[in-house]
Amino acid sequence: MYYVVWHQNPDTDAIASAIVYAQYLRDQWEEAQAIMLGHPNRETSFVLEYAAMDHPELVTNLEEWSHIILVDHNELGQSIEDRHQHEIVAVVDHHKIADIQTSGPLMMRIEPVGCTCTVLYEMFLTDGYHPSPEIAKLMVSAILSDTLHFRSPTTTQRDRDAVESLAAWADINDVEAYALQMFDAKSDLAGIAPADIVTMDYKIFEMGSKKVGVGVMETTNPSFARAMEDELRQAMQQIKHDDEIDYIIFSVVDILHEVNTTIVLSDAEADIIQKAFGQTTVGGKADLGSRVSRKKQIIPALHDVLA
Ligand SMILES: [Mn+2]
Repeated sequence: MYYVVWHQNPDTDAIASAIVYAQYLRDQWEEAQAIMLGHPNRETSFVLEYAAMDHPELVTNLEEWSHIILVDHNELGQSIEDRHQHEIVAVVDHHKIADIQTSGPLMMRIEPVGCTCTVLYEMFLTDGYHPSPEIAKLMVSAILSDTLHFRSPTTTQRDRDAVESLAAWADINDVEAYALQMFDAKSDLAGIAPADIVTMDYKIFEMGSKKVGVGVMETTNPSFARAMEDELRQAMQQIKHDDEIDYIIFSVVDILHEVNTTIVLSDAEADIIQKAFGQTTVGGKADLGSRVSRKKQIIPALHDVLA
């Protein structure tokens, strides 16, 4: 049995990639299962419903030395907690390589594209594998989500080509309208606790001797975050303490206007923001302009300052 594992605080690409890859393996007569790590956000729930997919089964305890496949991540700190007790047999990803170590050779496919589902799409093309319309729906959704419908600088022509083919297979006629529906679903955060909003799309990175937590809220409704800034700040303080990290920042990304307003917790964060981006924190917030991609624009700049 292969267990396909996504990263903590999963986004639509992580969950879609795991479901898609597990289905692909089953279609090759392998036993495979996507396993649940954290809960889908509202965008992902919308997508799963649209594609008529069940939520993957919650597996909390894997037997030791299970065969696991990592999708949409490879860093230890973002993976399942007992990862070192399992054997990683494959990685399909589109992030920088950090600290992966294995006991044997593995299938590894990491490409500089906007989405893990784009990597999967290209693998499927090579294989002559034709996914079902439901699976194609998941893949289109993941690529639109990760690239903010091609607005993110992580977008490549390969992502656009994948969406064009997959949307036809999935019978999605109006991709623009569909993307907006997804983003609106993601932006509906009413009733969610501030701490859960901060950690919904949140990753911890090790840079030199420092640990940095970076949360991102991609939204079509940035005024929602503005109205609850004090609560978000309190939640960030608590998370910084609980996660024992050195810095925490929370970026509110206005998807439609491509603007990043980052909530800066204290002078320590304001200092690295100044060094990394040349931006002064005013009233606890820094204007990071059109830097909407954590992967391509936020993390590398912080890394240059800290590592
Ligand atoms: Mn991704």
